[in-house]
Amino acid sequence: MTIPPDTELGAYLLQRKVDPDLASLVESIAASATVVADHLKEAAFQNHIGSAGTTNIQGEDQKLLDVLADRVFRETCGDATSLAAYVSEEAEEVTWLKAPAAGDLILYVDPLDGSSNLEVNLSVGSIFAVSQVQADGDTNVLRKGRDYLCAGYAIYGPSTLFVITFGLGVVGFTLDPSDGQFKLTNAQMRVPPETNEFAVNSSRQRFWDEPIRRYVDECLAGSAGPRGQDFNMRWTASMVADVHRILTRGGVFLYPADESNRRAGGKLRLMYEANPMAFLIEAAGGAASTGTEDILRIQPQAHHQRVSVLLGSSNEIERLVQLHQIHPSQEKIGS
Ligand code: P6P
Repeated sequence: MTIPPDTELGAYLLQRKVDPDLASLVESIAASATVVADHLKEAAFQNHIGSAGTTNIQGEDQKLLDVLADRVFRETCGDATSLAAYVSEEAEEVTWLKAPAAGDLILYVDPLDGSSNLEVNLSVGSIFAVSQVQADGDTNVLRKGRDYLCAGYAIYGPSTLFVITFGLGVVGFTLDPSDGQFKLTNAQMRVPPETNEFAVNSSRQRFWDEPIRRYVDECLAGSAGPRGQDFNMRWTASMVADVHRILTRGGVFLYPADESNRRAGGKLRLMYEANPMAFLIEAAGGAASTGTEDILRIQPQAHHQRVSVLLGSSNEIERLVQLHQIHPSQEKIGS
């Protein structure tokens, strides 16, 4: 199922001369998002809120809507003739839809990120990225983020938006309830180098390494401190919502690996959370780092691996990298 080419998304893909196979997959991803958006609106009446009673590969409690969203993306995008592999947060193994041929597409999806917010009616999202099979028979899905062909997300909030980049420039489409079509509403999303807004889960402060502790302390010290300006803090527990705010007005998002999650490599997953968001943020003029290396340059070792994530306004990421150089973390953080 794809969006007819006479839509604003279809027109944008044509105008950018996006490869027709990739364009068709992107339109299927957008169509999936409209179906997920409908399921979210109807969830309370379909008894879809709550736990599925299962756990995913991450060992996390799967929500019914996690499972439903994964099924929607898998079925809707599975029709794309060029799609060879589907990598999902909700499935332990990679799903191969066909024998891989050079140029075929690989889709990485976090079908419903932030789903713990569903029962309290807060924004959640779907995160995606696409890369390419390098050679006939090549079953390696572990591509560096900088080699992705495109990345984006759908955010399900007061409005449903579809945000995407092909590496240069980030655009946003808003779902028009009057006709169920995505309309181009954000023609050039940019991350300004400066900000006074940071996002971190401060309840983890006791686990932080020195560089993160110092950075947050500097922000909290405000105009009386070394930064000479006051900062505001936001934390939505929904990466898509935090990143959308940063793409809309700037900011910095921190989910560092710390003493508590270091053994796992951090909390957020590289292939279908950190890499797509880093790809978007860098395409919008921002930066994304673990504190010691660019996220997009990491060579993945496993498709569910986790990573330390610092992303947003470039001046802030530069400050965080400097702090990591001055106060190297006690251990090399898995990445
Ligand atoms: P915490 C949601 O579960 C998620 O993967 C991201 O969307 C979000 O930024 C983070 O975890 C929230 O983590 O520890 O604050 O619940």
